[in-house]
Amino acid sequence: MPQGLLITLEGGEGCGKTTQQALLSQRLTRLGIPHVVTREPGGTALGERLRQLLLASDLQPWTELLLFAADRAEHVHRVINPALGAGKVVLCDRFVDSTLAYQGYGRGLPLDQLQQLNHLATQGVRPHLTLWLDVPPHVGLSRALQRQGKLDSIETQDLGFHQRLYHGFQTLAEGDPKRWRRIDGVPGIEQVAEQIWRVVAPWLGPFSPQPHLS
Ligand code: T5A
Repeated sequence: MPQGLLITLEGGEGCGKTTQQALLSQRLTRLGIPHVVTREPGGTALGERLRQLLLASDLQPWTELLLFAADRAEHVHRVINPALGAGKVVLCDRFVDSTLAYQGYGRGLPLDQLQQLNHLATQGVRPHLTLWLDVPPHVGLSRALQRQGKLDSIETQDLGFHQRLYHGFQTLAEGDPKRWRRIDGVPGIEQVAEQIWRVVAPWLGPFSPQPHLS
C-alpha cells in the first residue's frame, strides 16, 4: 500500500470547507479511492463532546487552546494515523493551521508555543497538502449566518478578530507555498470545486485503482 495522504481544508468562517470536503469525497468515491472524511474539532467521540463545549462557551484563550489540542491528540491517534497507516487519503476539515490562525493571529497567543503544542498533539504528523479557501471575512460570516440563523461563540468575535485570522491564513499560505494552495472561495460552489480538483487530482495517482483520473 502507498503511504496515506493528508489533505487539510482551512479558512475563515463560512468559507465553504465542509461543502467542498463533501464534493471532493464524492469524487474520490466515484473513482474508488479509499478515503476518510473527518474534522476538527470533532472526528472522535471525545472530540464531538469537546466541540460542543468549544463552540458554546466563552473560554479563556489558553483554556480554549488546550481543549483544541486535546481534541487533536485524540483525533490523530484514533483516526488520522490509522487511516494514513492503511494508505488512505484523509480529508480533514481544519487542522493545526486553524490553531495558528485562530488562537495565534486571532487571539494573540505566541505562535512558537502554539507550534510546539501542535507538534505534541500530532506527534509530528503534518498535512501533505493544505487548501486555503480564501473568502473575505464579511462574505464568510454572512454565509454562516444565513445557513445557521445564528453564530457560535467564535463566529461572534468582532470583525477585527476575523480580519486578523484572515491575515494569519494568508501569511501561513504565503510562507509555505509547497504545502499550501490558495483557492478562490468566492465564486459558486461548482467553480470552487473545479479549482480544488485541479489542485488535488495530481496527488491521487498512487491511490487510484484506475489508470487515469478524470
Ligand atoms: N477552531 C478550530 C479554532 O479556533 N482552533 C482550532 O484549532 C480549530 C481546529 C469550528 C470553530 O473552531 C475554530 C474555528 C471555528 O470557529 P465549525 O462550525 O466547524 O467550528 O466552523 P467552520 O469550520 O467555520 O465551519 P462552517 O461550517 O461554519 O463553515 P465552512 O465549513 O467553511 O462552510 P460551509 O461549507 O458549511 O458553507 C457555509 C454556507 O455557505 C454556503 C453553504 O451552502 C453553507 O450554507 N456556501 C456557499 N455559498 C455561496 N458560494 C459558495 N461557493 C459557497 N460555499 C458554501
